This record gives sequence, C-alpha cells and structure tokens, in this order.
Amino acid sequence: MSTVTRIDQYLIAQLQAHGVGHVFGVPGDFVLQFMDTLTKSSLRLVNTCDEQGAGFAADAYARVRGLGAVCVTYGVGGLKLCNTAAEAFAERSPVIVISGAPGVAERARHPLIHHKVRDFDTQKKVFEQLTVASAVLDDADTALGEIDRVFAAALRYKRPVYLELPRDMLAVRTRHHHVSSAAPQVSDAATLSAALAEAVALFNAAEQPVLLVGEEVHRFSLQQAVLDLVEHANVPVAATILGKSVIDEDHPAYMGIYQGGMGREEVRAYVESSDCVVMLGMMMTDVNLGVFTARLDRTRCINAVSEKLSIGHHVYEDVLFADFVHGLASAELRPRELAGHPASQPAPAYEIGDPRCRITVERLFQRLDRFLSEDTCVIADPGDALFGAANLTVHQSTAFLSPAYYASLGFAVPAALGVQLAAPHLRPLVLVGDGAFQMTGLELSTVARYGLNPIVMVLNNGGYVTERYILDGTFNDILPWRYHRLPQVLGAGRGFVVETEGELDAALAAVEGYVEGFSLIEVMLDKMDASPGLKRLAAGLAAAR
Ligand SMILES: Cc1ncc(C[n+]2csc(CCOP(=O)(O)OP(=O)(O)O)c2C)c(N)n1
Ligand SMILES: [Mg+2]
Repeated sequence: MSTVTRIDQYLIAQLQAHGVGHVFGVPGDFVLQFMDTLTKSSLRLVNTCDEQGAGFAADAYARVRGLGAVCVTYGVGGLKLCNTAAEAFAERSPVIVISGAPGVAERARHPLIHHKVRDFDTQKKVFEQLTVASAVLDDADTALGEIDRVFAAALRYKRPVYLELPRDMLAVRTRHHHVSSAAPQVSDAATLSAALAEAVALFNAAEQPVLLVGEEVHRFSLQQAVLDLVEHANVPVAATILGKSVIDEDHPAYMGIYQGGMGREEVRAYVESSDCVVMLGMMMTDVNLGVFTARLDRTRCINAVSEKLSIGHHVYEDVLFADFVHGLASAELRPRELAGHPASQPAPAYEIGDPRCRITVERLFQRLDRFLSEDTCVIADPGDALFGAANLTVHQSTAFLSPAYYASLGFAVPAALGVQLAAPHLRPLVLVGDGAFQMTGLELSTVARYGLNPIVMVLNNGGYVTERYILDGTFNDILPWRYHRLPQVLGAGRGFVVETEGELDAALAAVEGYVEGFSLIEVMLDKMDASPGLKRLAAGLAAAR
C-alpha cells in the first residue's frame, strides 16, 4: 500500500534517495514556496548569482555525483537554463531541472500572468527538446508516478529531465495511483553472447589491439570494468578529449589523448595502425575526431556506446553498453606484452632559468603539470584553457572536467561550485579564458558565500584568441578587466597577477598554503600566444568553414 504524501515532499525525498545533497538555483515568486520547503529539508539550497551559473554547477555536480538538480522560477529563470540543459543533454549529464510555475487555478482565471511567453506550456515545450523526459505536475493522480518516470529517464539515459511545479500543487497530498510498469532494461542474452564472441575473436586475432575510451565510461560508472579490461589483456589505452581522465592517467598502459590529426602524433600513429580498435563510450564528434581527421577504418573497429554496438559492419541490437563492457572485461582475451606503445609522457622537468622571463602558454602548462596533486580536479573552460590542459596528467579518475564537445564558454567557474560541493575532498583548479570569465566569473561571489576554495586561473590574452586563429577582427577584443582585483570587490579570496615565470611560482606556492578562500591568479599572456593544440584545431575549423 502506498502512503499519502505531499507532492513537494515526495520530490524532495526522491532527490535525497538518489544521492542529491545540494540544489542550485535562484528564487522567484513561483518557486518561493518550494524553496522554502527545500531549505527546511536536509537538502542544501545553493543560491547562485545567475540561473546559468546554477545550471552549470548542477551539471558539474551530476558529473561528479551521478545526479544533479537545479531549481528556478518560471520563464525568466527557466529559459535561462536552456543553454546548460542543452550542454547536459549533448554531453550526457543527468540533471533534474525543476521550475516553479503559475498555479493550475490561476492559469484558468488569468491568461496573462507575469513571465509567461506565448502559452503556459511554452517553457515545457522548449524543454521537451532539451531533455529526455518532462512533466508538468498539474494532476494529483499522476504527479508521483510522473516524478518516478522522469527520474528513471534521467538515470537511464544520463541526460537532463524537466519537472514543472504549478505552485498550487505543491502541498497537495496524494499517493501512487499507478504501479510503474517500466520493466528493467536487460540485454538479450543470445545477442550479447554473439556480440562478445565476435569481439573476442577480432581482439584475439589482432596483432596490435588498442582501447579508445570516452565519456560514457564515466557516465555509466564503468571505470573499474575498463581498468580490469586494460589490465587483464595488457592492452594500451587512449582517451578522447571529452573522456579525459576516465582512465587512470598514471597507468603504464595509458597513452594520452587520441584526437585524430589534432593530437599527439605518436598516439595517432599507434591507434590508426591498430588492427583492432575497441572504442568504448566515445562520441564520434568533430572535436573528439580532430575535426574529422581521425582515420578509424570501421572494419577494424568495435564501437560500443550506450545506444549502439557495432563490430566491423555488424550491428547488434538489444545489448546494454554496461553488459558488453563487463562481458569483455571478463572474457578470455589473449594477454599481450605491454611494450612498444607510446606511453603517456611524464611532465618534462621544469626549471626556471631567469625568473624575470615572461610567462608563455607552453611554460604555464608545463608548470601546472607539476602543480597537480592527488586532490586536484582540473576544470577547463573551452578555449586555450582546454586545449592547453589536454596534455596535463591528472592523478585521479574523473579529476578532469570540461564541456569539450558542446563547448559553452562560462562553464568552469560555476562548475567549481558543483565539483567542490559534490566532492569536498577535491580542490578545483579552474582554468578559464578572460572571455569566458567575463560571462560567468561573478559566480566567484557564490563560491565565497559558501566558503569554497578553488584556485581560479584566468588566462588573460586580451580576448577571444581561439576565434582570432579562425578569423580575427575587433569582435574578438574585450574590455581588459583587472581580474586579480575581484577579491577586493567581493571582500573575499586572494588575487594574484602573474607576468613572469618567477611570479607564477610564487603565486602557486602562495595559493597552496591559502585554503581559507578562493584564489584568483590572473596570468598575463601575449595576444596571439596559444598552445599547439589550439593552433591545430583552429586551423582545422577554419578549413572546415
Ligand atoms: C557561450 C559561448 N559563446 C561563444 C562561443 C564561441 N567561442 C568559442 S572560443 C571563444 C573565445 C574564448 O575566449 P576566451 O575565453 O578568452 O579563451 P581563449 O580563446 O582566449 O583561450 C568564443 C567566443 C562559445 N563557445 N560559447
Ligand atoms: Mg582569451
């Protein structure tokens, strides 16, 4: 027998039951009552400066914790989450988007209630495009079942979902009227064993098999299974840029990032000359494939993702990604000698000759490679922060976050909120361009308010250098802020400005010891100084125009 519950309390209980401890958001009159109930529960409401900040924070939280939640008001709040929900959809991050809304009764009485756009269901229709399930909880008979359905979709597809709460429904007491009929998803046993048999035969016959792993390994929590596979077969492994850090980067079998013609040449040569490339959970995007410079002949590829499995030209249906990965990890694979592959390069020795030497992008990332500790989580914004960081060695699985495919600027600073609240033992190192920082950097205010201590490094190259390499013009210039003075405005944190190698060393030493608040290091770079990765990618994108 199901018990009678208030709709708002049922929703809160579901968030708690699924491991969500924090909800990010900005209030508004349509969501005030729900927020009030939320703050009286064990969930913590984290008030950001802007809804987009809340959306990015919830996305990062979901990537670290497995599920995130964001809560905003109708229209003005909800519609500001389109971009972050789109990112979560594109890169598979399960975020529950909760929007307050006008009550059912007031909708019937008044056609023009503030924040409404076209129709009362306009926002819901927009979110249907950006999520895998959505519901307006306007019917007490179905509300609890709808919450279950929407949560289940987020967890199954690892993508965002949308729940709209008409404000007069929150306190309505109801019960489950329908027993959920959704059968648990299982693989078809015969198809799974046929797929595994073909994969194992291809793998065992190969001279030089290789593994390529992507972000879905992380989303579906298969890191350990992949590691078992690597160790059990002694097979070298590379990651995609979006999947960076799904595999232990200190592992001897790890080669680094594979990115077609845009990545390290030795990795490309090894992968592309392999006679069996096992691709697990990687999206075939332009960025992952080095603007389609990758040469991965399908006849030599096993390609498993959550929605598809192909081996050579054979396509298998009804095989769950996780079952296939686990099956492969425990299959009888011919073990190899781990030799001859281009192992990930240890950080080159970093020594300062003249401390007055101006800092460059190349030297900055060399120095940062030495700075990363076991507890650092690198969060890179798109731009040279990401391209430069691609070759950093992080020392924990999932200690690197970046929207490397959807590539929305402004992710990294708010993401630090999500990461540090989801995993307090991690200290984020945020790498962010000056252009991106001008978009969402003010969420440092939220960082300060909640007592967090990320290290935020603003790469100040006077504007949009990534765009400059594709096509330059005055549209790539921005107002030169004095970023390092922001702590004075906020009355919190510490600011540093770095122009030389000596100053970089001093700033890094200082921030290591300062854990009471956030640190902001502004690194002054030449306008056209950029990493080799950025130059290669920008040239590829310019040619693709
Ligand atoms: C929200 C958003 N707007 C615009 C872009 C297009 N864009 C890609 S890179 C870039 C420049 C980024 O500048 P900055 O953050 O300073 O990094 P840099 O390229 O200088 O390293 C722009 C505008 C984007 N990716 N995301
Ligand atoms: Mg810039």
